Amino acid sequence: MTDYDVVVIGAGIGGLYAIERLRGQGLSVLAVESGSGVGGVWHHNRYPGARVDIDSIDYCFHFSRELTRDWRWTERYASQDELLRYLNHVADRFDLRRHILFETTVTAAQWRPDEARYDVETGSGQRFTCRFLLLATGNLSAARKPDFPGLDDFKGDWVQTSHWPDRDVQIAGKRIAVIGTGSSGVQAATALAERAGHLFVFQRTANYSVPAGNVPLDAAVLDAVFAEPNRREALLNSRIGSRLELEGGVLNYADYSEAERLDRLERQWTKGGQGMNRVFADQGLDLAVNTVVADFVRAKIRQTVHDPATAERLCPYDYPIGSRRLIMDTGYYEIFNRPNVTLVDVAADPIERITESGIRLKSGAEHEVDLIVFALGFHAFRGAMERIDIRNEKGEHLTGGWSRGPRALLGLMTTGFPNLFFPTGPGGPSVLSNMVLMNEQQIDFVGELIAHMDARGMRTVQPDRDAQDAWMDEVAAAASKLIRLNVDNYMVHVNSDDGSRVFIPYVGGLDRFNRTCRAVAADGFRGFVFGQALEPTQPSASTEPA
Ligand code: N01
Repeated sequence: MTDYDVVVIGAGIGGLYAIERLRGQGLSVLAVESGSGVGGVWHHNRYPGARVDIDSIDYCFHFSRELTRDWRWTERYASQDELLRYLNHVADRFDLRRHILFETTVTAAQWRPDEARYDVETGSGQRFTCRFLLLATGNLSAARKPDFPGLDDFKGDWVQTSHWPDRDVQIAGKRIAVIGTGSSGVQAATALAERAGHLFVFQRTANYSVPAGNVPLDAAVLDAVFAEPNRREALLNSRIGSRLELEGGVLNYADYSEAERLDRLERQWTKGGQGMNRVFADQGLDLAVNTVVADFVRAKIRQTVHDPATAERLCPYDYPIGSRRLIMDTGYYEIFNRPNVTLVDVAADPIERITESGIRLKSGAEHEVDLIVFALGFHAFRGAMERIDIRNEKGEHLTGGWSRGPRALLGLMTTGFPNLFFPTGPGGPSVLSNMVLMNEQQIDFVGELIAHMDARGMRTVQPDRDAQDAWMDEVAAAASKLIRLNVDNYMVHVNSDDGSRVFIPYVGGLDRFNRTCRAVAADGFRGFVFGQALEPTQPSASTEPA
């Protein structure tokens, strides 16, 4: 059994940065990664059309100025392929691979209070111990598996966008079904339409999708980014960690004239990107204002899609715009003008079963296909945590006390689980912000917290229950007036007994969150409870996988 200071689970964006940051302060770090390479979601989600939906110049590491200088993004929104090349470059450039154990899955971790360590076990029977366990497992990584009856009978091929296989998937000229029309399904369908013999898009809920506005990036933009001093600080002081998306002051709907309102909507549509969420400052709070934006998008769908019946089925009515994650597309609605694309409305006529040759609906209608692409979404936030049997000294599971929604302090730790960090977790800005910067911000906090402990000979840390409760109240208060709190989606936990709702991410903004974290750290990590060492902590000797 090898001892480490820190075991990191996952070698995606968070895992890579955790190795670099924590190793840099003299800690021995082992990262355990189930995949065959680095990259996390960008390693696994290699489906055609996969692309980030935040500007590449923001959605990247900011800890190294040399890295920012040398990596030249080619497009406003990097493709999965470019992002994966970038993350591999980071792994090589900072010599991170020697700390990573690939193709190894952590199955269990048990806290040993007498030693103030976790025992960590892998699927292949390896065992390690660590003073700190850091889950860099991602919020959107545990995919919903297809459980349609009859799938085993299907004679064709089937794949999941979230785990696109590393083999040749036959697409050209094939009859293809895409099931699911979230960000993944929309991106995949748009790309597949060009190559498929026929594409059937199975839609249960019509979602709002807006043009991404992807363009090649010219050198001047990249040079300006590099020339900007304190860019990292500036992004940390922005609401979502991406200034371009939401730049400029925004007023309430009532503060604009009718001509200005239309102009703002049209300009945002043309510019593309997440800014459609903030054409008017009050669109997430006032349903009447929200409806103006939603009507505008529905009108665009009708203008784009030639067949009126298809256009109407694509128009989202089930929820207000922006109350589920807005989808960024590159010509999604246009594919329905192609003769080889059919929209299948499975809200009206649900999928009954998969047959040997295709997909049968409740009405008896059957669509014969060669390939099924499932884009069914994820068990968000806690799904990846629940795949690992993580137990505290009482034998409780990490998420066992979360039956009424996740509980955490600053999106990072939960009471009862000492020395366990889950950066970008519930109760932090997480999926509502730039996740690369979010990881950096929280892992820096972890590094400072460990340094604080080591300097004082402290062995354990966990959130004080009152401080955690107070933070959860703040998270709830920030979301209390939002329309989206009352819309079912992966960011909302609904209690089955009384229907009460918990909005999982913190919506107060990355800027406010970061200021709170800074104040907490400056105040001796107020709200965290430390256990004193019986004897000075022995740093673990090993720095590379055994
Ligand atoms: O997952 P989703 P996703 N029968 O949950 C449908 C990030 N991301 O992977 O809405 C039929 O949004 C389900 O239908 P319904 C991003 O944060 C980012 O697409 O439940 N359909 C829905 O249409 C995003 O928000 C990018 O009625 C079924 C779809 O499956 C998050 O990941 C790219 C069904 C799931 O949509 C998740 O996106 C990709 C069934 N039985 C992902 N079960 C970028 O652009 C589920 N569905 C960076």
